[in-house]
Amino acid sequence: MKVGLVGFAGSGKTTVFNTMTGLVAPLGMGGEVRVGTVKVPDQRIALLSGIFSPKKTTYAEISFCDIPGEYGAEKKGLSSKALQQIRDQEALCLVLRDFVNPALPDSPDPVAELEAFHAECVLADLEIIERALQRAEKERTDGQRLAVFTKMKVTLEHERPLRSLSAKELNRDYLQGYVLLTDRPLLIALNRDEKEASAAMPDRLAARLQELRAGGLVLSASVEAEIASMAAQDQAAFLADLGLNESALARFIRSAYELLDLISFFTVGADEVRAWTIKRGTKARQAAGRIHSDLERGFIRAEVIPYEVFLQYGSEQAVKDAGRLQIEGKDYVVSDGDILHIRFNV
Ligand SMILES: Nc1nc2c(ncn2[C@@H]2O[C@H](COP(=O)(O)OP(=O)(O)O)[C@@H](O)[C@H]2O)c(=O)[nH]1
Ligand SMILES: [Mg+2]
Repeated sequence: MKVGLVGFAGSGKTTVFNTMTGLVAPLGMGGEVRVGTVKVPDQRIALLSGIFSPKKTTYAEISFCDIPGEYGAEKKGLSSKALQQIRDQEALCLVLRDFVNPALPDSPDPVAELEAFHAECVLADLEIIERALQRAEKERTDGQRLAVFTKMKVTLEHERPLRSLSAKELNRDYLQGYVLLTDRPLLIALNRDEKEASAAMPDRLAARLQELRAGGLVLSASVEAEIASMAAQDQAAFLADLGLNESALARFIRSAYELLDLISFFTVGADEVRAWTIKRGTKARQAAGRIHSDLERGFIRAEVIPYEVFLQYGSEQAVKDAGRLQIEGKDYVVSDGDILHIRFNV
C-alpha cells in the first residue's frame, strides 16, 4: 500500500514520516519528497513463521511518501509538485497541526487547515471534471459518460468529496486516467502536543471527518518519532507514560486497513510464509492472481484453513485429519486470516 503524507508546511509531515518509517529525514520548512517503506506488523505471520521455519518470511508493506506542503498568505497545502506526487498514492494522509510551532506566526487551527485542504482539492477536481465535460460535450460522447461527469460536477459544486459517492452512484470505470483528489481515501492525522497525545479527537472534527468520509487518528508525532528511535524494550514503557498502549504506527496501520477495507490472507510452506493484502470481498480466484497470474488463469480450487483453525490444530496435517480443511471454488470470498493453498493447472 502506498500512502502519501500531505498537509501544510510545519504541520509535522516529516516528523510523522520519521515516526512511521524509523528514518531520520531533516525537519523544517520545505524539504524534498521522500519515500520510506515499513513492514506491517502481524503477530499471525510471526507465529506461522515460527511453526514453518521457512527460508523467507514476508510481511505486507506500506510505503510512505513525504510530500512537502506550502505555507503562506494563500495557505496552499498542495504545490503543483505535490499534486504530481499524489498521482501514485493509493491513500492520502493529511497531517493537521494541533500544536504551537514557533516557526509559524499563527496558533494551531486544525479544523481550518482541514477546510482549506478540502476546498483546494475540490477546486482541483472541479477543474479536471469541467474540462472533461467540455470535451465530452464537444465530442458528443455517449450519454452515460456525460451523466457520470455531470454527477461529479454537481457533487463537487456542493463541496462534497467524490469519495462520498458509492460505486452504485458513480461508475468509476470512466475515471481511469484521471487524478481526482477527493476520490482518494483520506486519513486525517491530528498531530498534537505531547500533553494531549492520548486525548480523543474533538467532536467537531470527528463529525466533519464523517461528512468527508475520512478516517482519523490522533498522535503526537514528535514524541512518537523519539519513541521510534528507542530500543524495543523501552518503547512500551514510554508509550504507557503517555497513556497510550500502542505505537502510532500500529494505530495508523489499523486505521488505514479499515479505511481502505483491506484484509490479509497468508500462504505458508517451507520456502516462504507470506502475508498478502487484498480488498475485503475479494474472491478466491482474484486473490490467487495476487500471488501469480498463472494461479488466477489456471485456478482449479483453493484449499483454505482459517488462521484460528490452524492454531487450534497446530499443523496442516492435523487440520486435514480432523476434516477441517475447506475446499473452495473460485467464487469463495476470502476472509481475513485465511491460509490459502491454490491448486491450479496451466
Ligand atoms: N510540539 C510538537 N511539535 C511537533 C510535533 N510534530 C512536529 N513538531 C515540530 O514541528 C516542526 C515542523 O515539523 P516538520 O515535520 O518538519 O513539518 P512539515 O513541514 O510538515 O514536514 C518541527 O520543529 C517539529 O519538531 C508534535 O507532535 N508536537
Ligand atoms: Mg517536511
